[in-house]
Amino acid sequence: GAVPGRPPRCPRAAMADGPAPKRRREEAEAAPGDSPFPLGSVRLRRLLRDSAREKAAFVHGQVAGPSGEETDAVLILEKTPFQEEKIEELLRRHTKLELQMRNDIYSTYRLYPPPELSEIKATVVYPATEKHLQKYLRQEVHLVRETWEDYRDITLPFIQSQSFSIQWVYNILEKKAEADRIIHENPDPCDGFVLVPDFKWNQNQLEDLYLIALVHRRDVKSLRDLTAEHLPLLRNVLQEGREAIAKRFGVPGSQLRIYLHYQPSYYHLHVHFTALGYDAPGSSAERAHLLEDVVDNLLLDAGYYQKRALTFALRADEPLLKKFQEAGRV
Ligand code: GTA
Repeated sequence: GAVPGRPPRCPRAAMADGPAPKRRREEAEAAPGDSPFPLGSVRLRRLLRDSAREKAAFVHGQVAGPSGEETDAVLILEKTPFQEEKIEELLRRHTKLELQMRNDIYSTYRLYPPPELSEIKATVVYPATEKHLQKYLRQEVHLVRETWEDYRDITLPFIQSQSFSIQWVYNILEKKAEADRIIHENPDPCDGFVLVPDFKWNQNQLEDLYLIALVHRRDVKSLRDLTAEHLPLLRNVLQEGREAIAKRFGVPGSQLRIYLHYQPSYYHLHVHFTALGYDAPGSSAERAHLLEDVVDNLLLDAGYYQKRALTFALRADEPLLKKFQEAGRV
């Protein structure tokens, strides 16, 4: 915690590398509205991506304003996982059952459940920026191997000039949004954090459990900024995060995958907690860094993440990939 009479080690609004990243015009204007999203008046522009395995569709839609101007939106529509305790009800209360085929002891049906048992999780980004549309568009990806010098000369200037707004993070930290969803908080301004259910988890079943820890201090953008100075913070996240999840959801630490993304989408340090049995998007080797490994690496060398090269994937038309190509690094 802060020592009385001394300036705080990590002032709340301090940024490690100069001024806060400039926000894109559209993002600066995107105020969080209280009225529900007008789903019924969305005009479908295109399907950005769909996934038969994830049973999800990523859609670019547009909503017409009062004077006819169109505003972009991204909609993520996902079939939700089955809940064990609802399965019997689903079988009992189906509204229709159509035989598709029968062969010996095998048969397949179309089963139509009642509306309350056929929920679709709809995630809305509105107004969406061009960067959001790009993010969800299916594209080829390429691996980049970023040295510390690449980070300093290519990546850092790029993320300072354009990255997603992190207003949603500040809203959570300041209790302006999702305050009723907080699972645990350590309020220390330097070594504290807030643990909330992630956007992607509807909390109905533990199979796809997903929580996110957002640190209170605002001067750590990503894994690259971490030094031994952050060890108390990282240990708090690890230990208190595990305890809070075991207490609230009954999932032991041995069944949690606790990691950071590099590169993240949002440059305010946060840690992902996902169920070990869940193949969460972004848990692959080229993006996820286990928090326990990060702690060990910092113990071995306080400047570990300012020395080593890090690998990550970038989508084919991402401007950052172009910067690496221009520098002859890909
Ligand atoms: N509680 O307002 C929020 C909020 N927002 C805006 C983002 N998150 C939020 N959580 C709360 N409230 O896990 C969560 C995100 C993510 C984390 C940020 O914060 O759900 P990150 O900075 O490392 O970025 O983490 P990441 O992982 O790229 O973020 P995101 O947006 O989840 O993107 C994931 C990628 O997975 C996308 O490219 C997308 O194409 C893909 N994907 C696959 N399935 C899904 C899905 N069901 N929903 C969303 N994206 C999916």
